[in-house]
Amino acid sequence: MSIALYPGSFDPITKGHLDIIERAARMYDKLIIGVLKNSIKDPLFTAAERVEMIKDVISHVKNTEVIAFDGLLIDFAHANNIKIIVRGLRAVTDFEYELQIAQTNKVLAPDIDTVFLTTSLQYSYLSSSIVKEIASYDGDISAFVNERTAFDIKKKMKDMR
Ligand code: COD
Repeated sequence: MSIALYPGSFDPITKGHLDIIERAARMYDKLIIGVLKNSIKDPLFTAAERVEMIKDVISHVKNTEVIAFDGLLIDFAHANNIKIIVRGLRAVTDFEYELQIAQTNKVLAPDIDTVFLTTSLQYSYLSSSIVKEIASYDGDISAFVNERTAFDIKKKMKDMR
């Protein structure tokens, strides 16, 4: 059985992430979505909240599982017997960062490979940070995240004010 891991912060999950998940899930028997718990990025949502938000968005993609993880990505991959890491590539700006992560992980774990899926054209500009910025000014984020995610973001921003 082929198992792949799609790791990220997903703070919050966007339609760009969902697009990668749907496409990767068609390529492997099982796709595990790994949600990094303690990101240096100071997340808006807790890991538990992000896991629930992702589960809600991907309920139609049956061969998936969402797990929060801490520590090194490759340790999480080894613990789950995963040899393939899936990452998304938007623009040249992503490339340097993604290459660095992929090559570092390859040195740490030669048995694990990283596979890149290029973004779908309509999501090439989209990032979690942009969504949070627009939401912080009470802008319309319905084009970027699903309805339930948009509700959760607006609620979180309101609670923080
Ligand atoms: N279209 C396509 N792909 C997209 C889009 C979009 N619109 N938006 C985002 N993506 C891709 C990103 O390029 C990325 O590949 C993935 O989706 C997840 O994105 P993020 O931003 O949620 O996740 P990151 O980049 O913050 O995740 C970083 C990790 C959690 C993978 C990394 O920090 C990590 O592995 N941490 C654990 C510690 C570790 O092992 N460190 C050593 C590795 S160097």
